[in-house]
Amino acid sequence: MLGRVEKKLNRIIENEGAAYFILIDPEKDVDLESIMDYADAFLIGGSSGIVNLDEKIKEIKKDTNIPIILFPGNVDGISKEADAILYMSLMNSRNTYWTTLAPTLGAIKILKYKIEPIPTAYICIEPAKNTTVGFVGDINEIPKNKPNIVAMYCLSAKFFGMRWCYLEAGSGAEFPVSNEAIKISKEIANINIIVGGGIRDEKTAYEKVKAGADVIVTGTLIEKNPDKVEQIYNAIKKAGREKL
Ligand code: 1GP
Repeated sequence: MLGRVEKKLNRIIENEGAAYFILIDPEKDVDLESIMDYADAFLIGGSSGIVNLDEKIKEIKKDTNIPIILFPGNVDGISKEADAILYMSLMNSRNTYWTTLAPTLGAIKILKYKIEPIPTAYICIEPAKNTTVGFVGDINEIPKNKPNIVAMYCLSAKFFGMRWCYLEAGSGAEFPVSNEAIKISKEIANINIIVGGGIRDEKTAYEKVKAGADVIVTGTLIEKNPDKVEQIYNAIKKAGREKL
């Protein structure tokens, strides 16, 4: 059964054609006020260890009702303060810890804390190997010129009963996931597609949504270029409207 957050996200995608998630690193201070109007949800997490997750989420919740979705880099990325969690398998990891053991170790906590799990296939594509997730997640990197392999993973995720695929190029990636990979994945698997990693300008965000992305994620942008958030939001919504 779909939970409250997932229903809300589906409604946004249905009505506006696409959504924008802003990824917040709990270790860093962010000027929430300047970005609040543009996020459909906040993702909270990272690949390299976390402290003060509960406090950070409480702090964000004081100022906004925007859904807070955990994007856990490991089992320590779970907080009872969050509304939902991307319950992820890193599908193309070589290490079963990341495909199944880490999510399994977190499952009871998620149940006890009553956090809404959003079943998500996490798929890492070139150049993710050169980023933190590639190193930590021991990935069998999908080459950038093999969009069919990305689509096969998305189809596999759908057959496993997952409802979302996160196509990841890695935080701070030199270049994002290709439009081709997004397009073929959407066509073949027809599953909700999140795209993140290396998206830094409105033109790129626009193209990814037009190619078939339902959600665009940016992380580094709010640290390096927060003024761009509004433009990216507008580009996502414009592409979304054109897609409907
Ligand atoms: C990382 O996809 C996200 O998991 C965001 O990447 O930091 O490059 O925006 P960026």
